[in-house]
Amino acid sequence: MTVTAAGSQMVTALVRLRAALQGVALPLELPDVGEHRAARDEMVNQLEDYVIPRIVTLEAPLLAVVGGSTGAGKSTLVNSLVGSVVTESGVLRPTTRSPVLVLNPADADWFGADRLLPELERVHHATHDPHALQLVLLDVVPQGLAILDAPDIDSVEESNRQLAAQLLAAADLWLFVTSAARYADQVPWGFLRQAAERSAAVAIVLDRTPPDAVETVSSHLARMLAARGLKDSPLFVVNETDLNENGLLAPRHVAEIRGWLSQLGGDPEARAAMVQQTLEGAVRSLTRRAHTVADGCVEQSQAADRLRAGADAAYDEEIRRLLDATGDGTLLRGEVLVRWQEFVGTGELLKTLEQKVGWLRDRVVNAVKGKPQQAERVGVAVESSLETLIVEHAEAAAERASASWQSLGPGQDLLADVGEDLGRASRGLRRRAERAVRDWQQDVLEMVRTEGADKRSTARFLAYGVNGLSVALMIVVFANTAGLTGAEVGIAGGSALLGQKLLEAVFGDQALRTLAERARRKLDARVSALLDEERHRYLDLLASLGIEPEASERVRNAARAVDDLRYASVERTHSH
Ligand SMILES: Nc1nc2c(ncn2[C@@H]2O[C@H](COP(=O)(O)OP(=O)(O)OP(=O)(O)O)[C@@H](O)[C@H]2O)c(=O)[nH]1
Ligand SMILES: [Mg+2]
Repeated sequence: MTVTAAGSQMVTALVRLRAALQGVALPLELPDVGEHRAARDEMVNQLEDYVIPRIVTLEAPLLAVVGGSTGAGKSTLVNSLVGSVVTESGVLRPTTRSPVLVLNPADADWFGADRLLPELERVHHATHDPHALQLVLLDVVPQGLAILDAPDIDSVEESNRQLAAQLLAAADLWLFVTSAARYADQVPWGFLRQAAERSAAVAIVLDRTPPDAVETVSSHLARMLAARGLKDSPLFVVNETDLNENGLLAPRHVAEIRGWLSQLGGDPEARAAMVQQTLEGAVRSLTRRAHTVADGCVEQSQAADRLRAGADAAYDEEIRRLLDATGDGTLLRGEVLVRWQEFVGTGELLKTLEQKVGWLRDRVVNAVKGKPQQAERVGVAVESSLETLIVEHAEAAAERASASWQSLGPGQDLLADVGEDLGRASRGLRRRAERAVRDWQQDVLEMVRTEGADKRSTARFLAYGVNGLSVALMIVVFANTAGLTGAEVGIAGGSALLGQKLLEAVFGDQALRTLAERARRKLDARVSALLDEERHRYLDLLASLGIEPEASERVRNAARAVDDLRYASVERTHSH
């Protein structure tokens, strides 16, 4: 039998579904994320371990996985079924830690590592390695049917529990072993409910049943099975008896199960029907659960959006405040003002500014003449004030952004896991701020130099020098004096106004306005870039999580494509 065209389409669709599920990132700690992660992993595993290899080789032997609670007697049952000790049974709980697959030698090729459970390394000796699959070849096992002894499903060992679940998900048939003492336990019924949901083929073995309890226990168990959608599952009862010297049950106690299994092995049609039932059920349940995982993706995207918005709002707000502060006179206090006044002089110059412009200009020329180092001091003061202002706002932004993340559960976890304290400005910020301010001062110098190219030799230009005119331009930018006059602007503003007059005298009104605008835009750009870099610590952290808004649609589309093929094949079957 080869894979039909419809079959190969289905394989392609399932491979896509697996890829879509694998591509799902669920990094944020949201309320249901544990469930979603488990579902995704389980689904990827089941596709790889069972569904895809199974659909590619529908004719492969039927795999019966013996599962159940520890000590229920699974290994003893497997040994008894094949009449020799192939898997260790024991008094230590749990005993079985590594799966043992018993099969007819003629079927050995079907169970190579390229097929079912590809992650498990095939070995031919007993082991406790949970990543190994021991193959035991025995002629007594009917051809076409392999039996796998699994670890316990309710183990105290996490690795046992996971492996047991993974193995059951890879089974064509669950041989579910429970005991008279334990059959009402929770965990086994959780598994059986899953089996019913997925329409996996299940046979129940009620093991170690005292003869006088057979009647009551088996009828109670049968009712429980019926109530849980498993009424068609065969139920076998094995009496509690003494074991022989090899730890095996007498053959007659397992004769019924053995008979049923060899009949199944010898009936290709019955086997195929069972494989079909379990496989279709698995695919149906995968496409249904895929939507739950997709919902989980959407929740991740939405949470990431909220986090991003929180960081953005924090930085946008602080950038706005910072830009306001660079233009509202805030910087014209303390050191900057003192140095500026040293450079241009104060008081009386200013008072007469409006009245005696011509005379004043000459005074100013004289006042600043030969004071280049004063201009430089203004520059230094500007540098440190601006730098401090930037750092202050970067700190405030970091604090604000961190607070917004602290208010969201997944944000808290991200902040706790990340190496640095994102609630503070980054360590290199002060140095980068320093460089940015210097670069801006260089921009201003360059502007003045270019604008003044044809005025180089004028007396005024020479008097102030490129440096003097540059700091004057910076002062104008910080004061944003445009539109203000005398009384309104106060001392700081007044001094700045003086700078404005100086520059007007050299460049003219219009050119000055353009210069000041350009200098302001350059400052805004450099300062915003700095804070944007700071913001990116948050955004990059989010981006590194790999949450893609399209992931959910990819999963849904892949699941829909599988469903479409399922429906198409049902219709084909009905029309034939
Ligand atoms: N007397 C008696 N002892 C049994 C029977 N079945 C199992 N035992 C004993 O019960 C213990 C557990 O049996 P195992 O076959 O190892 O049980 P298991 O389900 O494989 O256990 P794990 O591998 O731990 O999941 C062993 O000591 C067996 O010898 C039985 O029918 N009668
Ligand atoms: Mg065992």
